[in-house]
Amino acid sequence: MADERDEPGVALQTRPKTKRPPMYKVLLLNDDFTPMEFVVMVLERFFGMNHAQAFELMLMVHKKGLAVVGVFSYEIAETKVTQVMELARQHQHPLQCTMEKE
Ligand code: NFA
Repeated sequence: MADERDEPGVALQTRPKTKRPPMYKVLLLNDDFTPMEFVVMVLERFFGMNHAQAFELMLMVHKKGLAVVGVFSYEIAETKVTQVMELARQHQHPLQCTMEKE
């Protein structure tokens, strides 16, 4: 006879749903006007890089057009983007920083 395992919509097994929250890549984009030393300073200040790391990543953005500068939760990524964009605006540099879901 039919037992409950045969009924439609009844899962035979469930796996634990421990979904991690989505992570977001923060991207820095190249442009022709923002000074290299400003970009290095931004990477040191907001992304916790030392000078050598910051310089290397700045050069990567300069040569490739863009690079991922970090991966964060939504709120942290949004804060980083806002901080970078606000400082660039204050200094009237066209530097662009965006985020995208990983
Ligand atoms: N391309 C910029 C320059 O030559 C430097 C730069 C690097 C800008 C990375 C934005 C991001 N002054």
